[in-house]
Amino acid sequence: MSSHKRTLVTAALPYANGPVHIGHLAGAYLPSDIFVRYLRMRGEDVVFICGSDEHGVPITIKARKEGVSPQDIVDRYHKVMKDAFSGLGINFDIYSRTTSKVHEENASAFFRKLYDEGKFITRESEQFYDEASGTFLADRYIIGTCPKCGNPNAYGDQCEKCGSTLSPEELIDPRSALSGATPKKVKTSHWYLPLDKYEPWLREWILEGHKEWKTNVYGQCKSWLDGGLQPRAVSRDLDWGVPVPVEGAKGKVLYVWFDAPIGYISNTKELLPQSWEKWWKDGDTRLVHFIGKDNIVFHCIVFPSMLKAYGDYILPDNVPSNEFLNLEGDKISTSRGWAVWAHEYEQQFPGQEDVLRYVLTANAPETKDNDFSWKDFQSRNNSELVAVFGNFVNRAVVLTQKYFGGRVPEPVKMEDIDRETLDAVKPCREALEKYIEGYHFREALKEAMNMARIGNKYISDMEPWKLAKTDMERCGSVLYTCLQLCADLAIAFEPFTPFSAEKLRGILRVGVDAGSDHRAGEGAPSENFFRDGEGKALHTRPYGKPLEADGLVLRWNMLGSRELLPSGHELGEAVLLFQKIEDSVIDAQLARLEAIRAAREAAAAAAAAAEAAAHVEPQKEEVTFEQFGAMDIRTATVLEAERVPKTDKLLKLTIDTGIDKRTIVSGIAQYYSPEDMIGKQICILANLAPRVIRGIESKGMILMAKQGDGSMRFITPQETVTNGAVIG
Ligand code: B3M
Ligand code: ZN
Repeated sequence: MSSHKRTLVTAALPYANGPVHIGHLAGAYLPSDIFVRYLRMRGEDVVFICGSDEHGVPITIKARKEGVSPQDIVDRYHKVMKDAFSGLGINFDIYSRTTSKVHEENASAFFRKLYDEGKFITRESEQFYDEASGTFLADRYIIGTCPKCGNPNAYGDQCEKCGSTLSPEELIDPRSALSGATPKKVKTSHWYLPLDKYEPWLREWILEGHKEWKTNVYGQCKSWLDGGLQPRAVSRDLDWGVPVPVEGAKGKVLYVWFDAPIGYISNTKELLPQSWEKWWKDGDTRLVHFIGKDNIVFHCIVFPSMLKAYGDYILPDNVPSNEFLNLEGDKISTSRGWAVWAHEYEQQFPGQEDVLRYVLTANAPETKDNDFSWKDFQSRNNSELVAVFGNFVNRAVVLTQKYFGGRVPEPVKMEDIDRETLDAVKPCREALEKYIEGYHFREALKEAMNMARIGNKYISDMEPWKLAKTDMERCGSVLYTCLQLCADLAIAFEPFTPFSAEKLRGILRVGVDAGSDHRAGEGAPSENFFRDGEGKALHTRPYGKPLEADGLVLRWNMLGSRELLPSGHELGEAVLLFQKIEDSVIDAQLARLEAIRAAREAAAAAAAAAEAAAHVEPQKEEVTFEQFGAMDIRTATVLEAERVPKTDKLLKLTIDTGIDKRTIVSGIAQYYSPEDMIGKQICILANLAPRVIRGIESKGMILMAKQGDGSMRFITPQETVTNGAVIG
């Protein structure tokens, strides 16, 4: 760890245009929460900042689709996300929003300072403008035909059909999503941050100074830098966002990626109005941004350049970023409904929040994209949490209740194996710390689970239930050892599975020192902690006041020591830490996903069919009038119809042609049953040379319209006409 006095941890501000799903959780929010909980347990001074990112075009698009205001959209999702995070124990010190007053002012002032100091350049460009609605069009608001795949509804920034990244200029026949009008190019001017000027400094700072960053992060930065940086626009022509605080900038707002990262500062300021600067401007503060991989360039290149341009700010010490999580082998997609939503999980699995935390961490996409599957979820719960961790704790506590009246026994007959077992926790602790400090949370969790495995193996090998019949003192020493390990687990699992760690502390009747209030006396009134953008208390973690019970408090530095619980300490009630998850529960989840997949496939098939139906044959070669006149096309009525035996396709029709009654064999049985045809007036080519089909002489041909998908319909006169009327 770099030397520092305090740590400021941020988690990417999620867009308030949809709920949080497991991909978000695994990407940024669980890792950051684990890291913060760990630091708090170690007594470090830390604040944990997050909030909703409430600006940007996607929010205005969603609002337009639903016929509500952007504010309605962000109000809705801000609440859903905030509740979902707190329901999963993700304990931000503040979860505010970029529509807060503090942020509007702060982002505005930030821009203004850079503007006043001449840190921006202005550039004129031509942008698509919709005269009908009197607005400039964001790329997303321009629709047209994709030059790569012909999709008629590609967006100005991307074609969702073939996945190509596009610019609005590339679209064929562009039109405005607002009015449908053809947009015009109109001159507009914007402010740009000249990133190219910061390039030499960025190269030095990242490529030389931060070789320790995760390889995916470092690699992305390097390829951006090697590609050469360009000035980047920091304003947009849009009516939703922080207004550009400059005379004559009417209709212009700060680009969402300019204002959002400033949101980290704003939210800190809202949380600690007196002392926030210490967290952002003191070189002794370590700043860590947790993000998903699609945010790397903004956090490693753009935002640091903004901070550098401003001047007084510290820069991130690290930017741990995860890869993507897939769901059952498919990319998670909000628009396709292919996701597991945090708020739905909480409703469907009440009391099992830790299982999701555990599985997402054990399976975290730390070095490569990874997959979440419900079968894996079930097996990790049943065979790891229940069978190892829960089973060990339960056996140790229940046996202590049974043989020792629920009090920690005297270790009167300790043997080497007991001491060795207790000491085996130490290397796990060291590894766990090393992994967490290096942002490798899945490896860290493995070490915590190793401690549980050590305990579970030990109790199985020692069989204290048998010792109880022969040697109660030895039985007591074994249980004493087990209970010390249980206390180790209560410490080690606190960052990963805080609800179960709390339950376990209840069972052991101990408190925890989850970090004292290093901020007391800094001038910030305590009610400024743990509140959201509306000033409501967010959670009530009692800083500086350990949850004491019996005066016994667990601290991180006790992890791996030989005695955490003294003999005679009275335990609480034995409750199960984890519940087995049955197949039926998993099957229900899989069925839900299967239904989504089936609906998606049906929609794709329907679209393909529609496309095929739209297919029209090109015109045939020219014929002369004489050639056409040679064909005897006339009307007729079907008198009888029957299937030709042993065929799927053929109908035998007896028809009245006005000149005779004759038989025609026609390959239309896939489209019409005999009953469909009887009595119908049709058109025939009467003078086609007779052919024998399946032993039946067929004289003529029924005229059919063949559609793009190959299906056929017969041609019938608009009104009934006499049979034998010549068509031509
Ligand atoms: N809202 C993108 C995202 O949610 C963006 C992050 C902002 S962090 C300052 O992935
Ligand atoms: Zn395309």
